[in-house]
Amino acid sequence: MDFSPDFLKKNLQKLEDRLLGKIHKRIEPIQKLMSYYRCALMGVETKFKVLNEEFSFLHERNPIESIKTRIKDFESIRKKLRQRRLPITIDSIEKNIHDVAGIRVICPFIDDIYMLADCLLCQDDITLLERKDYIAQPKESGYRSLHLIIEIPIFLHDKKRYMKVEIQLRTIAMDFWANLEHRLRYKKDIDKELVKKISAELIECAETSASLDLRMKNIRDDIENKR
Ligand code: 0O2
Repeated sequence: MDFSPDFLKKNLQKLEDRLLGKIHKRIEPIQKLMSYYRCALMGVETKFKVLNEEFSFLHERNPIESIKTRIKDFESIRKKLRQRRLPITIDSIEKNIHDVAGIRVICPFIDDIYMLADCLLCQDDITLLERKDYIAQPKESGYRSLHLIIEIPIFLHDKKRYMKVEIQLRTIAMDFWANLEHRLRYKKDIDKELVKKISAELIECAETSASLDLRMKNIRDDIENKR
């Protein structure tokens, strides 16, 4: 056997190339899928920006305060599939994980949320797959938002592909609340009694915040002579 440094170096290099080739082969389809989701997000974001532009021209105010987009990281996707005992494959991700592509639209007022959702859903290339109204029926935690799972086509060089996108629409106040509550949910090593106390306080804050949203909308209506 040849154990000379040159021989070992050459073979180690071969092994490394083969391993990298294998990793690349497995990763490439996932990267491709994630890029399709990014395209879908671009499409949905543009649709909201167009609505915002048109509305601000017609009514001299913006129904959208800000838009955030995110692609779920692969570790979270894998964790979700594993928890549900589902296969970790490209097909399974597309079929079972509806929030790989997520867009959050933050609005000043509650009625902006429903107006934007209606305007988006009546567009003929958008298909609604699921609608959860956590504003009409808040979660036990106090969480409020309107959730839509939609399907949108993306046009690639040789084909049209339908992609799912999760849309969360909420007011500035709902977003403020959800961000703080999210920190509590993901905080480890925190005393159980303290979690209970904070959760109860958060429920109260959610109600206060909902009533503030309503009062602000009423004030806006008064200013605009809508009431
Ligand atoms: P992240 O990190 O925000 O993505 P799903 O979990 O989507 O398969 P589910 O439970 O039916 O199924 O979805 P649901 O209820 O529509 O909510 C999904 C997302 O809404 C969550 O995503 C959160 O972003 C948000 N959400 C739902 N409930 C709460 C809540 O009580 N508090 C806060 N702060 N956010 C909430 P993820 O994947 O949990 O997390």
